[in-house]
Amino acid sequence: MHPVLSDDVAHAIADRQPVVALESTIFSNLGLPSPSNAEALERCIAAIEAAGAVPAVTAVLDGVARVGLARDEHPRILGAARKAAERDLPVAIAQGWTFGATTVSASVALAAAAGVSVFATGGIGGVHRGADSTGDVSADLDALAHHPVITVCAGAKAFLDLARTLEYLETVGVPVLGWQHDDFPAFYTRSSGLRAPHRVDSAKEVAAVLSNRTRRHSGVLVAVPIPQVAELDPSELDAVLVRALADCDAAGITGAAITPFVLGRIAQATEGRSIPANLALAEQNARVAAGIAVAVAAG
Ligand code: PSU
Ligand code: MN
Repeated sequence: MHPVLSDDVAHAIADRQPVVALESTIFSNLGLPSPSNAEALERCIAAIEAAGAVPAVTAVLDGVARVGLARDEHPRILGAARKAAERDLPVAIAQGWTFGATTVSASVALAAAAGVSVFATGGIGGVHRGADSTGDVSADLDALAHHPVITVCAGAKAFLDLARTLEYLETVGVPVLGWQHDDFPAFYTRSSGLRAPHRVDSAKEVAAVLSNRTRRHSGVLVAVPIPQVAELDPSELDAVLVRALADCDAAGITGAAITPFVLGRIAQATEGRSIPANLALAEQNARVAAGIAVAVAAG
């Protein structure tokens, strides 16, 4: 599978200039409500450009896998989408999906295919609570293990089983690095109560981790805590998450529909306070990712 690159992304890769890939699920109706999704996209792109890197939004548009979109195509990823994880990419291409919104797994796959080594997102998918009986483990984790890409995220949301998510990443050999922070963050909150396996304090360190790993096909996960000013109250969130999961169960939602459903319930229950938090962390991840891309390009 060969994704189609935008001219600016193709030139940047050819010239070994820093590039940061972005997913499209977060900006679609599956991720954030309008008009916050447009604001999120603008802020992420501005942060990447301000740090001297080229943004590369990934998506499937009209059956074509894309890495880097033209500005006038941005409205297309702000609307109704079909969720496209990595395994869905060949189907989206074969069937000519109008807009396949790339998840983390699809985005790192496309980034790797394009030769982009840094990717920024909000939160990754993980091992779901109750995975013992359901087997629900996000394909994001397997993709992190099998593509040579640094993923910069704010950890994962606490509706997942974060301890088992970290165990999984340990088993499949993905270095997990806390960004200037000792704990693994839980998206809306700076700490999940779990330690990050390692702490890094500079982009140069992250670039050195990438170049010294033993499995050339595998990725690196950088977990950046949400900015202090944007953090939500952990005790209130806990109750919200428990209710969102119960609602999901009661509604009989399964499989790939679980994550978008739970995200919607969280946004409702926090009366939109989760939205500014989401935008702040996405923008910060984009900025940190761009700094790492600059360091990777310099190395
Ligand atoms: N977690 C979030 N926001 C998101 C997602 C996860 O806090 O938008 C999206 C990402 O695109 C991620 C996907 O890759 O959900 C994971 O879905 P699943 O749990 O079905 O693997
Ligand atoms: Mn799943």
